[in-house]
Amino acid sequence: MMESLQNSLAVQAQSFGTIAGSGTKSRNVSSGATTDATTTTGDTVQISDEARQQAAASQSATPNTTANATEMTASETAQARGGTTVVGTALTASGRQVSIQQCTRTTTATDGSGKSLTQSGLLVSVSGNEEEPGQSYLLTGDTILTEDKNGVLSVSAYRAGQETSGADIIIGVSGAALSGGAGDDTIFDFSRTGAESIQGGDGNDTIIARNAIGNTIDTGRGDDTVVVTGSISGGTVSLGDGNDTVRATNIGISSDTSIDTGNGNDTISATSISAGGDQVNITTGAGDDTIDAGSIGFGGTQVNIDTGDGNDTIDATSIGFGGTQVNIDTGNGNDTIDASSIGFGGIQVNIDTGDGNDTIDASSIGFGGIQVNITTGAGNDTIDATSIGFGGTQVNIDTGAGNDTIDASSIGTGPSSQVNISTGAGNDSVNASWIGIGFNRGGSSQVNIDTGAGNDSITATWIGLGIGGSTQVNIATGAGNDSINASWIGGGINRIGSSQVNIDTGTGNNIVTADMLEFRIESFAWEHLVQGMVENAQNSGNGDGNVIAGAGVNIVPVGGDS
Ligand SMILES: [Ca+2]
Ligand SMILES: [Ca+2]
Repeated sequence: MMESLQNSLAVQAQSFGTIAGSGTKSRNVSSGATTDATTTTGDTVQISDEARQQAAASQSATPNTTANATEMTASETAQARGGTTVVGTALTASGRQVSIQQCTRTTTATDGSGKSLTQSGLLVSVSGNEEEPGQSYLLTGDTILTEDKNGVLSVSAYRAGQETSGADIIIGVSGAALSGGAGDDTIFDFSRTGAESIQGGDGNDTIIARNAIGNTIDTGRGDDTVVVTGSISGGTVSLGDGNDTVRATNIGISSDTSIDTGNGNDTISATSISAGGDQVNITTGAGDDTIDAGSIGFGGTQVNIDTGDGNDTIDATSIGFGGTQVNIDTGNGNDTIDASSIGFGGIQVNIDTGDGNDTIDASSIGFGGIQVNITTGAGNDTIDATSIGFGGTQVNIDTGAGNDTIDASSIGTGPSSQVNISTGAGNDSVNASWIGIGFNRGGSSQVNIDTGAGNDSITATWIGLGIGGSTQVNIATGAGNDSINASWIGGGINRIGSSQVNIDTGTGNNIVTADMLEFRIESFAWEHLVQGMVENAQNSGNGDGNVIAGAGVNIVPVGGDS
């Protein structure tokens, strides 16, 4: 039966909308003011003669109360269904379908002018079968639906301690604490800001909440799911060990928020993680974890994400946008970070992917007056970006030992950007269209690349180009047979554009290939540009740089300035 629940449990909570009606003619379901419009026909559903007898015995021993869930007649239900919206579904242990709908119905009560009053609330429908009809209840307070071992359904007012060790369905509307105890429980919280606390206990629990503002959710052990259609903010969400899932629209909007999913393969997804002036701490423990977000750290906030060991994935549109600090530690394992922008605006982003073969894929890494520090530890790591360090930025990348690859369109583009790349031991590859471009009067960029020991290759169209600004590029390829292949190394364009390129190929059989070394172009005019290239390719030009060839066979075939 439990397995059946696990296999088929389907929870749907796309939009809670408003729970209580607004306006003077509507009543809040938690107010209990609904007696004027309902009838009660009993709260025990009997599915067989045996079950009927057992239910009767059970009822006489511990009478159920329907004070918080008033059963409705078929006609009342039909009337109330008009315009209803499903806000949650679940299955009982025996497979009864439970559907929760937001509804508004016209009551028999009238106001002073004789006009009928309407009543807004939650309509809970439980499906029937061949032996019993379905029934519907209008909720007026916290309610628990549970079945005994014979499948006899009870619908009762929920109070703390009334949960069973089996699979309970608890529907909270008051904001009071909710607890499911042991068993695979489904707990709905439709209160406006969230129940005081929600405890799932052992078992694979599902928590569906409208908001979790400043409260505590603890699902205990098991493979648990927490779905918050609004925000998780200013509270603590703990999911214990097991393969857990957290979904929310916003995580952390106004005050410190902590989420800890414990060990296991966990998934956290949100449109925004920390948008506003607060701190968000997310810990997913060991296991293969996934964090899927629109923005991580947006605004004046700090976000700390620690996904522990395992093969973790972080997928976001932006990581650190605005006056934010974002610290991401994915622990050991083969980790992937995929983002459109990493560090955009006046912020700091620190990413440590630990040992393992890690991949960082981003459109921009460090764009605008910020600092980005990326460490990928030992292993064969890949960093793929359109721009690394663009405009007033410092980017520090250390890929550690292993055969690492850095692919970028531009690395270090001024004004005032600095990029430091260290790829450690191993056969590393750095490929870029532009490495070190200084733009604008007084602008400067500096790029330092150290590929360490191993047979490394650096391929670029431009290495060091001052376009009305200055740039300095320092490249050291360490021991091993290294190759540097560029169309142009060094160059200044316009009267104040200058570049300095220093290359140290270390020991080994190294090859530096360039069509042009150290040239200067005085004008953007096309004729001058072409002529300047040709002339300066044969001469030392006005650039400034050095190629230091270590022991071994070193080839610098073009330009002659070795
Ligand atoms: Ca339970
Ligand atoms: Ca649990």
